[in-house]
Amino acid sequence: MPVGTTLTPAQREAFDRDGFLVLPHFSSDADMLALRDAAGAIEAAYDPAVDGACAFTTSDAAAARKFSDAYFLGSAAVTRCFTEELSADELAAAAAARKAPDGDASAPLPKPPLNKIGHTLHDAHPVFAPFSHSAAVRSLLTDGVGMATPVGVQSMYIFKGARVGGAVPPHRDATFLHTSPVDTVTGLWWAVDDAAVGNGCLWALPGSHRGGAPRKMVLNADRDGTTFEGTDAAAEGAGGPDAPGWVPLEVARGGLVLLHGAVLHKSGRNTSGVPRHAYSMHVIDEQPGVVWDKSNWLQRPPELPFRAV
Ligand SMILES: O=C(O)CCC(=O)C(=O)O
Repeated sequence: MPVGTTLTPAQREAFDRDGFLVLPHFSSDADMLALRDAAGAIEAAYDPAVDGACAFTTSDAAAARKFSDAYFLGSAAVTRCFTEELSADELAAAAAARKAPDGDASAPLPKPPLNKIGHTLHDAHPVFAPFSHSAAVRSLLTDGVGMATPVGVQSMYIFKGARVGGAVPPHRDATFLHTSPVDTVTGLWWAVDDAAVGNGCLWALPGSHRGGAPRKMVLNADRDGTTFEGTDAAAEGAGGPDAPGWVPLEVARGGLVLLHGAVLHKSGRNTSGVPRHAYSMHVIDEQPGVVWDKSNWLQRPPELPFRAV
């Protein structure tokens, strides 16, 4: 990994102006392949029947909602796997593509494809944690972006598998992860695989960070599920396939995309035959007087505090 990485004045200006910045070759192929292997091992060990799953079908929609809320909220403190939301036909096609053994009725059913692993890899995993807390990342966030004390709050390994990877609608990360009195969240997104339009790369809307994030996802009154406060007309209207202004952030393996917390970004479905794995981490800036909102969905137990990068 490069050590002591910072931004040139032109890169800092572009980040402040656009709300995102692509840093090609920020990390080595070897580091990306190590992350890929580590995620593959988690995927291989994952058993939805034992470990639980977020996307599952039941006739009782309310019970399903309660189960998936608890599974999701629990991933603030325990790394969990989340499956793609697919129709029965899509699941059957995905199972066929995953080469179910022919004719062996006793063979285990193929697992549903994973959408992501979240949200504690950056703190808890022997490969992801040192990568996430490296000198290169720290220096980029302090010397480059100008953060006082960057602190990791969540991480995700995102699969966006060939043919099954779902779309991510336009959103601002500060809707989901917020601090007060000012939002300080910044996203770091690594291309573990080459990411291009065809396999569902990120897209961003330049300058869309300037008005902040008017809509917030918050815990409900019982703190056992989430709801939204406020509206974000720009986000809701921004997603059409022909919406003007969006730029694709195509980047080769090892490239890093920096995302201001309020910038609108999205990604398309992966309809190609090529996977598009990515690793993303979100950090906040622990400046004096800035607090992690108690209304955030992501609440760590006292024995697992956030760590400075
Ligand atoms: O990887 C993707 O397709 C979307 C990731 C994203 O939106 C994020 O990390 O905030």
